[in-house]
Amino acid sequence: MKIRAFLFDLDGVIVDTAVFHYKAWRKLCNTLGFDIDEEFNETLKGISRMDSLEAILKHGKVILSQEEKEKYAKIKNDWYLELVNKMTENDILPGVKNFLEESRALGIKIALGSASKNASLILEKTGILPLFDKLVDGNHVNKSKPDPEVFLKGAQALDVENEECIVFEDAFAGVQAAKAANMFAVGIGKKEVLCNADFVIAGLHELSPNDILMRLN
Ligand code: B16
Ligand code: MG
Repeated sequence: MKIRAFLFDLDGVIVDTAVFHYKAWRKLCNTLGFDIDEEFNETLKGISRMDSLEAILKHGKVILSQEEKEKYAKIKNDWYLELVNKMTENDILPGVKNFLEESRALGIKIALGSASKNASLILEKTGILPLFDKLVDGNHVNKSKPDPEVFLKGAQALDVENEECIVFEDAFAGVQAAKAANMFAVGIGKKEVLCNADFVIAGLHELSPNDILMRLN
């Protein structure tokens, strides 16, 4: 089937906001009297804000009421947004802007498929919001990846069949979501981690949209 759309994850594919999430979560953990390291932070990639908080509290053996959880999730998000608000075009990962522009020139439709509720602000700050036809993010979905909901809604929003989409993802759970949606999955990162992807590249600077389409033929 002809490929008509590309669906991009945000954090780890378009920009590297994982480092901002890490800083903000770490500050919160320190406030609560414990610490997290980079290895633990890896497990939070692609996971929604509240699910991340639950995992963090379990890790630190801290029990909070629902009200307190909501309060701390907001505090973390405010710290995270202080960093996001300083983002510029320089924070876009290598090759991404060219890749998006070349995809559009080929007539391929483009959507975002991210767990983040801050996705549109991040795309606005980095100046690439106009390159996306549709955004599906944490504000539009009920189920986190590996559930396919975010990508199914992306295909629907672009008015294409699931089989006509390629998903670009840096998280194992995100690739699982793409495969559950019957889509091709290009992993962005390490082959050892993204063993469930159709193929893996280090970043969007590595191949052009045409190269990707040829590799899937
Ligand atoms: P927010 P993605 C995910 O983005 C991040 O990888 C994950 O660490 C974060 O908790 C999640 O977004 C929610 O983000 O707090 O901004 O709503 O990889 O799905 O683009
Ligand atoms: Mg990601």
